[in-house]
Amino acid sequence: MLKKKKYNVAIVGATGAVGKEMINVLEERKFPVESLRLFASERSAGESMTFMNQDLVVELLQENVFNGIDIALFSAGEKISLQYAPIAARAGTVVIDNSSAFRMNPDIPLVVPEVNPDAVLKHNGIIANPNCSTIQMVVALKPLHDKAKIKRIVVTTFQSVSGKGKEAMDELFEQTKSLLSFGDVKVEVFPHQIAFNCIPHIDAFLDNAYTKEEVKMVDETKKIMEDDSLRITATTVRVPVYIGHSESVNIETEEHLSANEARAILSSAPGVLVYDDPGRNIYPVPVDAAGKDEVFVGRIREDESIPNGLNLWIVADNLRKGAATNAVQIAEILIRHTQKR
Ligand code: NAP
Ligand code: 12T
Repeated sequence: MLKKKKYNVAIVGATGAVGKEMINVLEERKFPVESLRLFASERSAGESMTFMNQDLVVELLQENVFNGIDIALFSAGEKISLQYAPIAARAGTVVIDNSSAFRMNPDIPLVVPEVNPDAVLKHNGIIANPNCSTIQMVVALKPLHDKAKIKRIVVTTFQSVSGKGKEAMDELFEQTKSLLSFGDVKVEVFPHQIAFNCIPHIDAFLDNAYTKEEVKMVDETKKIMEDDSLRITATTVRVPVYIGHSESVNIETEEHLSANEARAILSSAPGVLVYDDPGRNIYPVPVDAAGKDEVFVGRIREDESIPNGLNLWIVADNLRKGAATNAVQIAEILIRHTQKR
């Protein structure tokens, strides 16, 4: 990709929960867009969406659409990414992919700009955006790892329904509405009723009794932090929240780190806001994190069961920092480093 004043950008999956947020984030961050093209399936092709006060018509995704596109943000699922991202890359487009298709491919960078920005430059046409739950955790843990070397992470997530897309958000709405008027519950998107419930099952189960979502958190964290010696275990839970994932995180460190030291480190960490004043009921909650780009951290306290342990509560908007914002930040690094010719 050559250095330009403005770039031809595409969003694949523009009508989805993440895709819509990508349009918002490009606009809000004033990304230098020459032209924006929006792609989806035949279900939405022909619909119109707004970018910078302009109406844009959603186009049908096809193999020949990528000529002349500099950067494509993909968020239409793993299958579409596997099929179309290599085609786009061959046409000279740099793909920033939100799906799990390429994240653990050793030749493809997996990037969180606050943690491993330089990995962007090693791309061969595709850059992977990590899982939403991984992104918010590593933004908060990397500065603590740099200071005290994390040995082990035990994480439990409380993930919102928007992580599973627009149909999942509609299912929470319909079930809640029906139950509040004494109607029946239709279960279609989630494996159980999600309204007024918690489901310890995100993505498919594997042979070792973990879910894919749990394994993504383990593997992606090691790749982004560039540390295979980290020991990590995860339990991922769906909760009836629309937007914003929360995580209860326990870490054990090599060096001692007091809660006050951790609070000070996180207070000056990029992309992090510390909300931690229990006396005034101040701690992060998903309703407050929704619509924001920062990762919020609170409930910072020492784990009194071991010499060097801390507990933290980490919350972020899964559609923004967990997906769209992180992808656009990667694009910003990319254009900052493109060759002047
Ligand atoms: P969603 O709300 O269900 O949206 C899916 C999008 O993909 C829609 O725009 C849909 O278009 C489009 N699409 C589906 N099938 C297509 C096809 N055959 N051809 C072209 N477009 C097609 O889902 P979402 O929550 O936005 O998530 C989409 C992707 O992002 C998934 O890969 C998911 O794993 C990933 N994701 C990543 C993170 C992260 O952790 N970074 C977070 C959330 C989601 P129509 O309107 O035409 O149906
Ligand atoms: N199944 O990007 O259901 O790998 O919340 C993100 C979110 C996969 C992913 C979810 C998922 C991903 C979900």
